[in-house]
Amino acid sequence: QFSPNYKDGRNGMVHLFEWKWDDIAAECENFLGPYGFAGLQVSPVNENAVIGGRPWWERYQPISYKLTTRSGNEQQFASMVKRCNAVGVRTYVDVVFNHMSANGNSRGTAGSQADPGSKSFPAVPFSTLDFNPTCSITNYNDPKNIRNCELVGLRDLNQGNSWVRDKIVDFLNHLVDLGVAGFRVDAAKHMWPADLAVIYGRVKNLNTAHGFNAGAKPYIFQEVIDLGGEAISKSEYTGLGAVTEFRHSDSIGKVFRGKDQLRYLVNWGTAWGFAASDRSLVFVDNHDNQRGHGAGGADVLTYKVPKQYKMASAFMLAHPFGTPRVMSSFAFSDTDQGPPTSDGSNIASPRFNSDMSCNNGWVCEHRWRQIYNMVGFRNAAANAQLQNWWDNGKNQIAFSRGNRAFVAFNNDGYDLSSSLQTGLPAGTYCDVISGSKSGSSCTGKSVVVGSDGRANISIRQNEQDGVLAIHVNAKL
Ligand code: AAO
Repeated sequence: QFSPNYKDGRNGMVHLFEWKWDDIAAECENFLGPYGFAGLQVSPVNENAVIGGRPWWERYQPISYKLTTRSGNEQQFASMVKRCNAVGVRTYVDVVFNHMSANGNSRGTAGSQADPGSKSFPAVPFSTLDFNPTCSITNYNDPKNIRNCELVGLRDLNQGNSWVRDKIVDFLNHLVDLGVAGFRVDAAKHMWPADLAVIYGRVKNLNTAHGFNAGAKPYIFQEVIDLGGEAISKSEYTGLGAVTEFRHSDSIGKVFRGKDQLRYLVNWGTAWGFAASDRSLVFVDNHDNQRGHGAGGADVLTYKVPKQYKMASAFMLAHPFGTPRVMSSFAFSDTDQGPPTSDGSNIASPRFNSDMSCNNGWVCEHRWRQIYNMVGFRNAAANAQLQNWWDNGKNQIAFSRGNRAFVAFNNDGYDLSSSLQTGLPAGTYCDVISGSKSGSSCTGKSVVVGSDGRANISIRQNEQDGVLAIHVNAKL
């Protein structure tokens, strides 16, 4: 449960927030597979409450474990997982089993009816016996309050109950049968680790018919917000799986917003209070904190500050620490606003511009050249160690990944122009930030590495992007 089960040679996951299953299947074949992405996280797949105005967060209010949502039905989901696996891209499902829907939200996306007021969810079925007594989460210093009471009024399932465990395990096993590679466990902090251990322990090994190794376990990354100062610590969960490392999001935002110097990134990792690398799912922003939900605060970087966002994303993808997840958003101004629709209800498909970027209301950060080319960088770097660290004592830094890849950043208010050790074999390389390799030429800047591994690296302060990146697969 600690390995993402990626195909060899691939790395990097994208969260296709609120995308439809048919659109994701096409995206795997047309873009994610060809550009080296290893995996994708989907929005919750099970039936949720239909809420007026169709906010994005209705999907976090389960009505049943039927696989019908605004993203599509079970047959469409199964087909998507299969088509994505066929092109080497693994699927991770956002599973919501801490709770069911809140009082008043009774009609589901598969047509099921529930009565959350009396804790009755007949389409599972769950009854009042399956829930904790009603109380509100009010005190993040009290583990019992956090785990036995209701998060924002959502009916709180008792995972200590054997029927509840059975239903959750059946749901997860059904997804494993369909070929998924793992799970993001929503609100894990609000469940007892001992109950989660039992549930995870009963989940099947991955489906070998979808190309997984015999005995492979689902990758589990648990949503545990731990910025310190509360009763619950991520270390209670890292024995069970990985955790979503919110300190990574918080710290990388502060650094690239200029509130911390880039040179301090020299010891990026557990020294910053992060969980161990193989237990950390890392991200610049997530679907909550990009819009002020959950934790992270005002320093979180999003697509709305593109230069800093691309720099932070490039750093995350270049650095060997953690399992990185790229956010792929829809554009929003209102924090409750749901995804783009064709008619106020049905989700609209993304459309694509000639430079591969998205329109029709979708931002698709994963289709920004500076981001997808850094997924290519991460694949080229493979397991090579971080070497050749350089900094100017302030906000200009550079490092290599062994002799496979090299990256430099300039977040100072003046130009970077230095002869730096790249670690790379002699030759001319294409900077995959300002352009891409196209045949034997480069549409952006070229970098000449001498026989001593050194190259003149230049990033002017007024350049569109404050990053330069080269690697062995972008040698001209
Ligand atoms: C919606 C409405 C509610 C309504 C409810 C029921 O917005 O008004 O009462 O329906 O009808 C999402 C949305 C919610 C939405 C919900 C259900 O975000 O707005 O409620 O769907 O539709 C906590 C949890 C964490 C959770 C996060 C949002 O610990 O698990 O809140 N995230 C997940 C999902 C999220 C989803 C749910 C869970 C529910 O990713 O999309 O909610 O399935 C502290 C705690 C955190 C806590 C935050 C927020 O954070 O540490 O654990 O997150 O508070 O309450 C500093 C601190 C930091 C602190 C933060 C905020 O940064 O360092 O620790 O301040 O105080």
